[in-house]
Amino acid sequence: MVSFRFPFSFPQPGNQPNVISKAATTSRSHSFSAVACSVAAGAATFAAISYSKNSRGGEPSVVENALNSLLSGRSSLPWASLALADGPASVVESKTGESFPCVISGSRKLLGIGLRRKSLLGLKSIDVYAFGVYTDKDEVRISLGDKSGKLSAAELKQELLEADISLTVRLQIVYGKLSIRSVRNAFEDSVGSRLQKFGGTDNKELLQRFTSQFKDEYKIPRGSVIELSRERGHVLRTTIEGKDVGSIESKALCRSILDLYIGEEPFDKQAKEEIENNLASFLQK
Ligand code: DAO
Ligand code: DAO
Repeated sequence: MVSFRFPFSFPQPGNQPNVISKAATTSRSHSFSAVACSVAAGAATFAAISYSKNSRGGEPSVVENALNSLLSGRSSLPWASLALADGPASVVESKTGESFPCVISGSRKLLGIGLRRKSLLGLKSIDVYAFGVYTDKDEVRISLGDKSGKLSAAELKQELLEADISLTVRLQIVYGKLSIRSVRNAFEDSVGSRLQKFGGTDNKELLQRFTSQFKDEYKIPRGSVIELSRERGHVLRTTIEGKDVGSIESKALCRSILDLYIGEEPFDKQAKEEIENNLASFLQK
């Protein structure tokens, strides 16, 4: 089932975010459970996380216990306070401070968040953007049919990668000096190698078609929001600040882009695992 790793924070309407901080077991600070979004959305969801075994099939961790007791009103933890009355509309990724909406495009729900870092000349790493992966639970259910209850978390994620199900990766830029040229170069690097693997016949032409959507005069300052969406029919649609930049129909291109986040060698391994687990728990509700 779901793993709970903290800290993350719930912004409350009109208030400072309520931050659940600290966890001795946390291996990296930006992890979160997408269930956080739905947990706070209503009492009905509470039952869904009142389980006794964790996602790894073992006993619940200190953190999982903490969350369960918090949500059942038995909290004795001085470090955690959570006001659930209205439910959060977003989850804050605490390493970068980027806030991700729990739902976008009406019905696509947040499955997990992560961080894209890039090493410069092997010397230092920069945080380039935080990302969130969203999908529509009902669409996944319909697409998988009977299979949805029978597959493991990893198999479900594989289905999500391959199937004709709409899905969005939302990038929130944190690096302040991005130029279109460096985006093009990085893209040719990361997506180019995957396109070969996933079998586009004319990879160069496809890459060029994609990157030529991004005009040199575009600016991508810190805070920019870019959404890469796979729409039904394997159409990759890109928006910048909510404005359509272009759409390209290509299964190989969609597959290659998604592979960056939830494939075999993702930018953020922990995020990928969380997305897998949250997808599985999503489908159980
Ligand atoms: O300033 O030269 C530099 C380093 C730039 C690193 C750029 C990485 C770009 C990653 C892709 C961003 C996609 C929005
Ligand atoms: O992180 O290496 C990477 C690739 C991310 C894909 C980014 C594509 C979006 C490019 C948007 C350009 C905006 C002008």
